[in-house]
Amino acid sequence: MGDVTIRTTADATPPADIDMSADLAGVVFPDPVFTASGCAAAGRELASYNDLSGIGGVVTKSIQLQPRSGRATPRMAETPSGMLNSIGLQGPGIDAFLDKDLRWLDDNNVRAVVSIAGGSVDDFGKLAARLRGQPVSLIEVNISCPNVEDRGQVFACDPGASAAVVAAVRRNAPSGVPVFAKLSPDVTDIVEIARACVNAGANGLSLINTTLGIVVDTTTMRPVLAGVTGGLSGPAIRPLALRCVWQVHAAMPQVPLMGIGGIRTGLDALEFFLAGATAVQVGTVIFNDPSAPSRISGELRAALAARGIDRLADVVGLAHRPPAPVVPEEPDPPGDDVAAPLLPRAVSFEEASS
Ligand code: RRO
Repeated sequence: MGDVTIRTTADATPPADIDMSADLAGVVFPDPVFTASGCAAAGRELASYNDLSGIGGVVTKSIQLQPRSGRATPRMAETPSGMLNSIGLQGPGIDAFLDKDLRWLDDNNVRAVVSIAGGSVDDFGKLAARLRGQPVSLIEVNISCPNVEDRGQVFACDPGASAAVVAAVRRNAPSGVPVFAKLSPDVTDIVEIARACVNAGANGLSLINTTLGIVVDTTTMRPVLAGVTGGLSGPAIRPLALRCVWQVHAAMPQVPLMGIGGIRTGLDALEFFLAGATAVQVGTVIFNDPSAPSRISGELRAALAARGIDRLADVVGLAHRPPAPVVPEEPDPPGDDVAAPLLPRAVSFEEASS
């Protein structure tokens, strides 16, 4: 985190150029906004709404070794400020994905972050090996899908299981391609899981996947989703996601984080950078605004300009700096009948650090 002068919106002159680049474990992306896995398929459907080569990249729907049709319907339900999904890892399987989806992304100069998911450590290792020689910018290891048959397959709930998957992926993945583990908020101590992943070779972390929820239909008096439980996403989980980013950044400030959870605007994204994210992913918002990735990138740029900041990297983790200390007001001279102030005087950040 460099020295940053924060100007007020009133006196800010937008700099001509803002460096929006995000360095994710040595791979530099020109823009920090990515689509979140599962909300943009493999990107094609969003191409007419966004300049996909201008955003950070597309994070694909998690891909598995075999094609899979997913869970029974209904698979989606609305919730207050959010959405519940129980898709169940629907997808074409790695062969069709490489032939069609990854090729399309490459042909269209879209940076591909390939999300992989498996039912065993071995599956993950095999998937990582299949990505060798492919046009992949980053691999996201989805160890946190909430919609699996067996909760034991939510590897991200256990540090040992998380580490085993990450180590298998790192061993088999193309060297030079960063491996990020995507974690679940449904754990007691997310820092413990994050540490296990990093110690096993993860180059960064994606925080967070959806959190497990239920919606009940009061007419049928049954759960709305055929799968009963589903993953909650959208603005309802933004403070939860921010808390996870905050805690992991505080514990391991050198580890690059992708912040994910309920981002709808550039200012929402800025919150994540201030909490410690190096990049962000936007997902649920795409369902009601397919142009959200490009829009949010533009809004973030404008928000930085309005604050007189010309390098996004300078704000990463900035909210962790100590609050400006307060010093007591000088006591009033004796005999003065003006009442002593009740509140201490705030000093500026510059004054406090000089
Ligand atoms: O497919 C899904 O049901 C799903 C996945 Br893989 C995931 O990682 N997160 C989620 O909310 N749904």
